[in-house]
Amino acid sequence: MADMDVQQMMRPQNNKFRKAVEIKGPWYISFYGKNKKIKIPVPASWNEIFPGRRDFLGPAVYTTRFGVPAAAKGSQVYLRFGSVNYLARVSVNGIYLGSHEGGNLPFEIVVPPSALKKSNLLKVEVDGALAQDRVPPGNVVFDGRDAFANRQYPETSFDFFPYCGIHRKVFLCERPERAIDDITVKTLTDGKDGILKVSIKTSFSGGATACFELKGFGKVIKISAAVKHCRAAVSIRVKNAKLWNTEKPNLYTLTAKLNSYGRDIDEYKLLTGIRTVSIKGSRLLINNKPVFLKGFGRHEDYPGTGRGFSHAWNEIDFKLMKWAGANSFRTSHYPYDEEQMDMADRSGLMVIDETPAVGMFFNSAGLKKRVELCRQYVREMIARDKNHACVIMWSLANEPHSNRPAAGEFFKRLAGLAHSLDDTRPATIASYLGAGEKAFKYLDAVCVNRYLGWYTQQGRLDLALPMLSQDLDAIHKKFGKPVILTEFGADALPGTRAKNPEMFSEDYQAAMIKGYLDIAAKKTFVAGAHVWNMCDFKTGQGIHRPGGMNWKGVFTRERKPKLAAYLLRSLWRKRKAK
Ligand code: BDP
Repeated sequence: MADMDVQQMMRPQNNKFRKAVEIKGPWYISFYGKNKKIKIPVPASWNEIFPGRRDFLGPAVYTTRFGVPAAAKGSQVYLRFGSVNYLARVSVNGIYLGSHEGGNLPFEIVVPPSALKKSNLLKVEVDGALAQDRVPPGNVVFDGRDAFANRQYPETSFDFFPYCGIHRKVFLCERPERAIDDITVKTLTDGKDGILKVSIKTSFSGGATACFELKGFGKVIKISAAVKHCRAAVSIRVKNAKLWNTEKPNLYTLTAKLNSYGRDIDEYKLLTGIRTVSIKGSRLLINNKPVFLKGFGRHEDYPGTGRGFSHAWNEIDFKLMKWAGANSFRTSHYPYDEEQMDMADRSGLMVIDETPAVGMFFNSAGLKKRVELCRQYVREMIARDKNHACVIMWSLANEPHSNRPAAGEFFKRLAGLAHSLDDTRPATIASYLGAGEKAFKYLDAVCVNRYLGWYTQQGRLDLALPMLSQDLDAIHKKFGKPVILTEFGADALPGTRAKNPEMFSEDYQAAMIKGYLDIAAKKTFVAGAHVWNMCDFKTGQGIHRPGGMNWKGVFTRERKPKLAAYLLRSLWRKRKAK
């Protein structure tokens, strides 16, 4: 977990040199380390599948069997987990092979040939317990300074249900021993031309040539470079490039091949969109043109699967975002599954990609480990998502308690890490603070979460909206950077109506959202507004969360529109820029 290179983050692929087969099970789970094994779907959260285990956070043991891969000679066999929340310990045939901490990013476990049999027993111990030295943290011991108001059960220091289980697909993979280990594609523009700076890392230093082919819009461009010291890099110029943007998400296909002494030995393919992201004064620019982000903070939270990957729910959510006229979303409060990133590339939704660092606090107990985890997540997220055109900004944390003195230095280093790993995208955090936010100084854009008219000035939009306007002006004056409203919203119990808007009615939610959007539209330094939340979502139980739900969705958890959804559709589809 120290500051080192992350392990591989390349996607499982099937071609002449790489194989990837999903391990579909049947999977079994046993709770409390008991022998009784119950069938469980993977991916899914056990808390959603078994209502009786709703509040049980582990440990639990998953088992399944997989056959022998058709391992070609010289292939490396590995298991690839898209996401296991929170801690995973993996064994094959009784041999412990490795672990991973952190619930929303992929990891690989290499299986040595000596551990493989004809039929293999895969065991994954999963522990989702909440602890103050985990990120996101929970069960935090108060020391009299940090007061997480509104304590809830389970005792998270964040507002979403701490679902546990194997949440994304598990693959049995093979790749050549002499392989491409990593690929980075950065895109620039030069007049009408697009330029791709492509670099690869290899697992070996011997002689080889890296061959690249870029295909799209009737063009094929080929270029190669020698691999030296495990690295090769090329620059590809595309004349009159079809740029990627939210209206026209143009994508090219890039194929990278490794050739050694006349023979191809590895291949990897990805889609790439040529576009630039920059900040000029208080404007956020894509391809040198200002953009205004319209969209949502979301959650991966679905009836039936909990936080488990679902192709069907992904399709529904993307259709609804488009229906509402959104052009962007934030992966609040953790990186979403990789299929969503592909879909965002293809559908032109711009993404603020956020790490799982939510509820970060700076009390000394467990701090060292929390800091290390935050750095690990930044490395893993950027390694995983750096080649997606849709990602226009990295969010390094949500609502850290960063008015504390230690926060300044922490974010200085964290922003430094993000910038050193990717010099093409701005970095930010979403903060509930204003002038007191210690992190903003080190970040490129200022993202604020605001609930005036909800948690404060309750029921008083007449007071709240002018205050919001002043607040935004003051923040902009202090930091002089683009301001994005990354959260604002009100709980609305579906079907609750009030002619004269009052709290918890759909009318109040719609009025509040309209008020915020109107203010955002009037300020040129506001570069976006994301409604909290796209859909109602499960959270812990507490007096402010009826039914263990956060009701700030403009769609219900079942994805039915509330009044505000129609409002957004009428506003967002009408206003081009804002
Ligand atoms: C914000 C948090 C978000 C919560 C939201 C709320 O960033 O996770 O769900 O408040 O209270 O502070 O609805």
